[in-house]
Amino acid sequence: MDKIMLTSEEKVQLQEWICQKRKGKFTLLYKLSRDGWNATTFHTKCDHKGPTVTVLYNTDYTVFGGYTSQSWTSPGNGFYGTDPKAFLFQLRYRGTESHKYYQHTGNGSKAIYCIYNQGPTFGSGPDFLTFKDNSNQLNTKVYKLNGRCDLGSSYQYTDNDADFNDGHMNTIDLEVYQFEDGSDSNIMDTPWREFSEWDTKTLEKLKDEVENYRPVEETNIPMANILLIGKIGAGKSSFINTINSIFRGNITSPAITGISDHSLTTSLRIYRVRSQLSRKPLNFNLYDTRGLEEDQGIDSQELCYILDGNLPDKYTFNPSCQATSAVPGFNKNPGVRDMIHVVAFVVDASSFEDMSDDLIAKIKNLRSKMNQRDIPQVVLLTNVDKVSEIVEKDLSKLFHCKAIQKHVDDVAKLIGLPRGHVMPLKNYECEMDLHQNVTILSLHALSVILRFADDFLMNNIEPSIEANQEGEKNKKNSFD
Ligand SMILES: Nc1nc2c(ncn2[C@@H]2O[C@H](COP(=O)(O)OP(=O)(O)O)[C@@H](O)[C@H]2O)c(=O)[nH]1
Ligand SMILES: [Mg+2]
Repeated sequence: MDKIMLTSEEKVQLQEWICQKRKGKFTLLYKLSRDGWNATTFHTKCDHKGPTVTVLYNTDYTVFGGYTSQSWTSPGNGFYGTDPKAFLFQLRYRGTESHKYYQHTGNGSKAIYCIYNQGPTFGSGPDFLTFKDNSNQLNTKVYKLNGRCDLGSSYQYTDNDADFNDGHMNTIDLEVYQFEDGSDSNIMDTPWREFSEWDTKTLEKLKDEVENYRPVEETNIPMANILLIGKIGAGKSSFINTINSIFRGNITSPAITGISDHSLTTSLRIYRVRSQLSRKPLNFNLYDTRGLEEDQGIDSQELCYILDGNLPDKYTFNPSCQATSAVPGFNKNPGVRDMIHVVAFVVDASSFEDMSDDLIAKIKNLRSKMNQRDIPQVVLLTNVDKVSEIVEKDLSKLFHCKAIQKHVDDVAKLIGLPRGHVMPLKNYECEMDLHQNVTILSLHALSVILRFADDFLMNNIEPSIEANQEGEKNKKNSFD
């Protein structure tokens, strides 16, 4: 099974079952293959965490589990928890999508069973017991869990009982997610981050700032180079399209967007945005790269070549062969003007918790290359509209929304950047016309990025320019 995680479609299905709404936040608390088969570990990580989803992935690619809105606890003597909202479910059957919902019987009086030496347990049968005790097994491909499924006591079943778990408990992985309902994501009176007014004046000011941006004068660099990097589907190309649309005055899509398993962006593309009035390009370049994937994504040598300005526009990535200095158009002596001046990690707010450990390690490795060069980094946290329904309806609630604040905190921790470097935003994706608030938010993010680029340029004035300026000063001084 290549994918032993919940897909975003499966999360949407769970959200519909849980709260009839399509918003919510899944936080992985316990993972068998990471934390080991141990009831105590399960309780340490999952007790008192409110609503949770338990998911099992069995060796026949059947994915099933249970939801409870009640917290798990670990009493010495077991007790039944009442939960009218609890249900069991199946998401895949032998590798094929299969959305089945098993409702509790009666009022959900014996929906869950809590005891210190058992993993998640549902119903009085028990209808669904995941495992007992501790085998401490870790790093194995298959866990022969000692739980069982016997639906019918506290949960109704419509099919053959054995269908629920496909008749066995040979498990590749088991996960427990905390679930927080995004619809009641607590809108706070005071914002968690100060932000400008959401009005035309702010929009015009930001537009002006970006349109008239010039890299700090002393550097003599014509353009700021911004590299966008992130997982496939995170919204890199959409951000470029968003900025382009704003300066075109209508929705455009110069960078191809969409969802695909592998990156739609197969070459390095450098985009310029033109002013609507003057038709002149604005003074920054947006570099669109292929996605960040564990296997076929950008590798660290390629990244170094991009950061240092060696690779030409339209350079085509080849997953089976690394870039070398022999590629056509390779710039052997790049200057500061060719380098990347700021990096924006583009992260999808609605799914970044799914990032594998390998991918996180990869990002850390890529970040070390950026740090070696003192290149500032920020995060563009896209898809905020998918995190909270209130924010989806009214973007100006963004900095009052607790759920978004939490996402910002979590992604900052994950990537290892200060919270202030994380900018939540929404790209234009289905809109036919421009909207003031979407525009304000994206322009604000871009203006912060440009300030970071200036910081870098100030510290990296090309030696020849510095020498020149020094010379000028001396000349001037000698006349004084
Ligand atoms: N709802 C929503 N969808 C978005 C947002 N940003 C991008 N998308 C959608 O996500 C999909 C992938 O985006 P894309 O820009 O192609 O990702 P890339 O692979 O990083 O370049 C597209 O279908 C976009 O329309 C956003 O902020 N909100
Ligand atoms: Mg793209």
